[in-house]
Amino acid sequence: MTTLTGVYPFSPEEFSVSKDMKKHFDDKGYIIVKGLFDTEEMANLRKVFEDTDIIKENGYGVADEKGRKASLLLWNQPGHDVSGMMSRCEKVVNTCEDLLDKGEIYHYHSKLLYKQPKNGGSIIWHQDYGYWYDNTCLFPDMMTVFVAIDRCHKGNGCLQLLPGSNKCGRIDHGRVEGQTRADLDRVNAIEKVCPKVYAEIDPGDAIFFHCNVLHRSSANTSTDRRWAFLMTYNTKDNNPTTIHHHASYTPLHKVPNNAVRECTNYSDFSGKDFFDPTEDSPKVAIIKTQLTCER
Ligand SMILES: O=C(O)CCC(=O)C(=O)O
Repeated sequence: MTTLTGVYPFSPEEFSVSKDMKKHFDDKGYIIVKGLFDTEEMANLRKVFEDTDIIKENGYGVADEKGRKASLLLWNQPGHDVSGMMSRCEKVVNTCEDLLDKGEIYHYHSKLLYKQPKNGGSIIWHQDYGYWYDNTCLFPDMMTVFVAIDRCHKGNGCLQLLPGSNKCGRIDHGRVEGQTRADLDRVNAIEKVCPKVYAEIDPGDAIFFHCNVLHRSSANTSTDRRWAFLMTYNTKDNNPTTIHHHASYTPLHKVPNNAVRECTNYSDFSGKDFFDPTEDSPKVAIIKTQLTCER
């Protein structure tokens, strides 16, 4: 089995992107930071998702290739609750800025991807830029931070990555059920030279990954829950050329790291701009119009 490399400890006193971390990110497309968020910070985040109606009111499903639903909720603006503090805190934002090295970044969207025990579909092979290219982001200067809320392991559908696939450029993608999938012949060929790793991580650990790294996750066949909080960022200079269902450039107001622990807002979600995937939502209408015009 291929060993997981690029795993670095978090140190609250002196954390910054080292040369080694930057090189691993550039070469392999990801790094993992162990313990980016501690037990107290994760408990604070869980209150947002477990003690409110946020999931009930905003959750939806996207079908995988077998028609099983992967469940998520997604919002475009970070907001002022604990999840927003996480998306805006320096240890996340500065790390992304240093890894991408393309100047100022802004919050593109965040989501909770929740796989319940013995439930939840898979997320099929894709590059995030496979989606975001179509959103008129011209350069792949974008990335994601995946934070484990529960322990993520093979059985409950941890993230799987093809390290180094970020160097292949953008791969063709097509629509499969509710998701966008990379060309599987190409993925299989790439997997032979970029063998797959399973990112088995603990709550509070974070995977920082480039938008061109191929990744997927399996359905949850275990009795363990697998919830993950994913935050995505675009660079200011890469503002998409059309208005679409994710955020255009909006200045990101960074907060100090202690804001995640100190925030007591678990339920005021004003300004988060949750994504509504229903047919008659204004944003879906905009996208449809754009697609029609392009064809
Ligand atoms: O959370 C997961 O299992 C994968 C999510 C993912 O790949 C994505 O949202 O792009």
